[in-house]
Amino acid sequence: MIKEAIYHRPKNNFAYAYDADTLHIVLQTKKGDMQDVQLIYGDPYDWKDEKWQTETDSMTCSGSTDLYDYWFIAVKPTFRRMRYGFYCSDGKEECYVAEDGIFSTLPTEISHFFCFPYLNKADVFQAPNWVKDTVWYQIFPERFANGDASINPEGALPWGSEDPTPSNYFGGDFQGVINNLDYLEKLGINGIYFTPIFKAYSNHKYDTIDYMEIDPQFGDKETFRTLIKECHKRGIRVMLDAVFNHSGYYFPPFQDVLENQENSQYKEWFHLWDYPVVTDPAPNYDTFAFVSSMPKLNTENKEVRDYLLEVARYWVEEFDIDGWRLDVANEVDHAFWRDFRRVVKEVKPEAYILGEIWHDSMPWLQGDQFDAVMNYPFTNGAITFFAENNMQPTAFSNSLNRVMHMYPQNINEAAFNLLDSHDTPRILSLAKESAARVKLLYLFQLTFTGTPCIYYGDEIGMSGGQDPGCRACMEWDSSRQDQELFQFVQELIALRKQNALFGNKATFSFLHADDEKNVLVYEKRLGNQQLVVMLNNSESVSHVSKTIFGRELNNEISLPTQKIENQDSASEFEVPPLGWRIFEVKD
Ligand code: ARE
Repeated sequence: MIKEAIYHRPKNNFAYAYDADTLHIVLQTKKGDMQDVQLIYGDPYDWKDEKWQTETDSMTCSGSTDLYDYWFIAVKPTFRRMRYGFYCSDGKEECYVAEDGIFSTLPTEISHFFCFPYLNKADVFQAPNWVKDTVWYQIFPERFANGDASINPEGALPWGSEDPTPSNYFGGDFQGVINNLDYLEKLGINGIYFTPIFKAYSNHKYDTIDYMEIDPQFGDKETFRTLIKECHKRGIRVMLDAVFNHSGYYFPPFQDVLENQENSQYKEWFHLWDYPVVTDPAPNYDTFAFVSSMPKLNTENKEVRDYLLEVARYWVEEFDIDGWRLDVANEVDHAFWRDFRRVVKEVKPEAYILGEIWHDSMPWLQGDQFDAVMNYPFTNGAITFFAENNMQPTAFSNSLNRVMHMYPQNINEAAFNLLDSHDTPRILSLAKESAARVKLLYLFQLTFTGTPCIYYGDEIGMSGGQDPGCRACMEWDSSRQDQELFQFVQELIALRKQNALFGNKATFSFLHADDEKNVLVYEKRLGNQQLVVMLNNSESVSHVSKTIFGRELNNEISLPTQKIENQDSASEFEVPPLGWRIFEVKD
């Protein structure tokens, strides 16, 4: 028994309130070590004849990584409070795990047991429910569609006439989005994430000049109001991008600092090191990265906080937007984000607050700041396995099990699962132009736990390298679009909306990984219903033994473009090259 691998600590991803009545408890042990893990638990005040009354229930393995098994149980304590410990056996040795860290005998004192003091409803992490039924579409407004040439920025180029650069313009605008909402409705998405739309200097608008004004190249507030209304009419939610970590160079308060230096009334709005404040040869103030045109805002300053919180409130209250994506969220202080959540949720309790954090984000996901983060750990695993074919199925399932066990399940259900974005190469480019591999990516993303996001143009087979390459003009010439891929994605989105097994109500787990055949099998479960997905990540026909499933797989689900003419044998399913088999199993 490897006791040093045993780990538990309450009130994070190891012990949390899943809903108003249910606690989820997780214990980590060395992979393959334990044969029997049980939860020993009871109400801390339930004593008879001076003996604490406890129950014991078996835990199940909810997934494994390369190093660890995760043991899981859901409990509903009658009086919403619980002290608990664990019994572990590897078949030869047994031990008890409690807060006292002794790992041998059952603790004598109740004070040595772990404690979940009280399941307060107010503490339950609760992302807006609508997010769990949303399929997002990310739009970089400058590059989606030019609907009103009269507001083109100076020097705007004909649509798609040149490759994107950090400084060229093609005139994408709100009217262009409005004109193509039918296209988005046909695809089936029901959420749009816009990268910044406020007045700014660059074509990406992450260098804000005025947080209270729409950038004139996109339109005016009335057009934006129409856009929101048209989206809501179609059941499409709208999320904007809040760039609160830094402003742009031409943000008036920063200009005032450059002009008035130590006499500026805004000198506390930034993190200035000394005077005179200069941008060349290098900034002597805090910036985003080393970008002198992006001075970091001092969100600990009351005036800055009041200003930014007013911005946060204004666009929700006045334009009824449905969410904020928070740029460089990990570099802004936690106190500001707690205030931000309070202000936004006061106006719209159902607003979605999504942090852009590329790493472990548990400190921001305690329920007092963000509803979710952009799930780049998911992205990295999916891209390496499906697009780049640079990871074995076992390693992939270990990696995704690690991602799923980084957070409580109710956080995973609202996680923003993207495959790429305006900050990464496009998936078709990462997949070396293989549409087949892109389909496997979408099939996995649109059956996985969380809220998936499609980056504009990926659905019709656009390619593009690292920023700015991934920000080309949307391809509207249907003869240059991959219609088959569009139909595939459209079908998957429809299935995710119609069939609960594809979405968040069903729980995900890996069933089988065959490194030799490069085949991965996973399931979604909802009560006695099961969805089984077999994916062949290799370029040759593969087979999956029927014995894995221990039950008859009936009711095969076909997706467009892959005809199911497989030569199944009595003992094996045949899976086409870079193909899939999907079965919905009903008892
Ligand atoms: C562009 C080029 C850069 C170039 C820069 C020079 O992409 O290569 O050095 O210009 O000016 C915005 C624009 C970018 C622009 C950038 C700086 O969209 O085009 O860069 O401003 O001017 C990290 C941060 C993450 C950040 C990415 C870019 O953690 O927050 O870097 N993403 C947001 C937005 C961006 C935006 C900004 C921030 C600035 O989504 O679009 O850039 O407002 C690893 C790390 C991550 C790192 C990631 C990407 O995975 O874990 O932390 O993200 O790589 O580098």
